[in-house]
Amino acid sequence: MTRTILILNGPNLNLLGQREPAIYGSATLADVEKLCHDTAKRVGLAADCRQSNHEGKLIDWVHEARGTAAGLIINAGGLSHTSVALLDAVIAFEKPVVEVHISNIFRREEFRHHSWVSSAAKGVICGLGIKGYELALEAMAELVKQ
Ligand code: CA2
Repeated sequence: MTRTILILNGPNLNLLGQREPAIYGSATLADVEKLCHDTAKRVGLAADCRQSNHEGKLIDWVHEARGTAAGLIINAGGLSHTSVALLDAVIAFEKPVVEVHISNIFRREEFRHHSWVSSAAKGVICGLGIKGYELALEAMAELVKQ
């Protein structure tokens, strides 16, 4: 059985560490991906980290993961708040899903308070910075055992 977890980051998360450090911190996407690879190894998983600014590409990767991944960790960025199409792909995944947001979306503008992805997730982690990805992988190690 596969131990690979697909870790998806959505639009604009490639800019992490380059702008808005007060909201998103100073770590870059490369730092996030290193944290994910290191944490996955520690908890007996493998991380497949991908980022795209394109909704359809993210949806295609979720479809592909139906046959290749044991779980999904997703920070869909702004698409979290708008994309029913991405939600439908995540529902069709049918394996454990953990949603991550670096910032606390509930302390920000009201339009960020609702995420479509959340309704298909086993759990949601937000506001803990990039540590959220580490916590999501630790939770995923338990979820994939069930
Ligand atoms: O807090 C999060 O992780 C978000 O998913 C980040 C999204 C935002 O639309 C969500 O409401 C919450 C945006 C990511 C944009 O990342 C940037 C990083 C640096 C500079 C500019 C954008």
